[in-house]
Amino acid sequence: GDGDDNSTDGGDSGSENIKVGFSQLGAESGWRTANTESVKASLTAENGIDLTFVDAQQKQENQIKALRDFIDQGVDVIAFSPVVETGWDEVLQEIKDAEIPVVLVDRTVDTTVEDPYVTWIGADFKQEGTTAGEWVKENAPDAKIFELQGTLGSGAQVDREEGFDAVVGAENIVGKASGNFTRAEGKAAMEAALQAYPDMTLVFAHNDDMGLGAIEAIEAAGKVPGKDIQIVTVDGVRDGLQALKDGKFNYVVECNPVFGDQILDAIKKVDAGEDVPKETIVVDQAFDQTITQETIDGRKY
Ligand code: GZL
Repeated sequence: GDGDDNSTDGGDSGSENIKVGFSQLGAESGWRTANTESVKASLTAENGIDLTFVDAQQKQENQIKALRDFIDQGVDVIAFSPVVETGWDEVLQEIKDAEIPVVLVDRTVDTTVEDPYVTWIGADFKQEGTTAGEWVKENAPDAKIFELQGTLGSGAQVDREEGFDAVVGAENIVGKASGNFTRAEGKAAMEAALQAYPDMTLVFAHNDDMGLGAIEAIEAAGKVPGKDIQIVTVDGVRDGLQALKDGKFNYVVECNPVFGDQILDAIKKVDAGEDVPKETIVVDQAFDQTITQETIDGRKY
């Protein structure tokens, strides 16, 4: 032959491709969008994956339905990021009974099911809260803190709050409310908090999107974000880092969503019955207002 590969499909015929059911929890934030893009860029036919990807719009019942559909479709591997930690016992047992291995992505589960997943890949949420708390203790020791929490009962919310509160001390927190990790709900929660806690001087938002909503509420109240009310967030999406450079955020702890390649690697090993670590921590860093434009421009998300 002419040495060129004239085959039509982008890899093997698909019969050997690994059938993967991926239940994504939603599209609630810039972080989630970047995470979904990374997953779809890695779990491709060229990479040997036949992907069924389902978005649950942040509803647990939609995730449970998707997981049951994956069982019915007889997928080889199930991957999912659980919107909250609990309420999965029944469906995880059904998946186990169907002998389909689970790769847990990002969020964590709290279940009575024995050995519910083969491996988990995600960030150390408690450390992210601790890192945020240490900045506040160091740089705003007298702050009166309002905590803008993520989706209540999600691993990211529970652990960030635990890490942060342990460092800053509960006595320095004037109030808490959930903004469900979205910009709109973060703005609404902040508007109410500005009325309820007029003496607040700092917001710890569990993600950038809620922090960006808080900026809108603070400015609408005639106050200066980053000065009258300081803002500390988690994620490090582009809009958040721009707000940091613009002086409206004061500190951003990164939570890296771009780990589709690590999910692909885990799926291939799990499908081949190879050993995989019980958990893989995705590496984070943190940024303050000294961040440069080229740092922001050079980032993947
Ligand atoms: C963290 C992830 C969180 C992000 C939010 O790994 O689960 O969910 O911090 C997203 O932006 O909604």
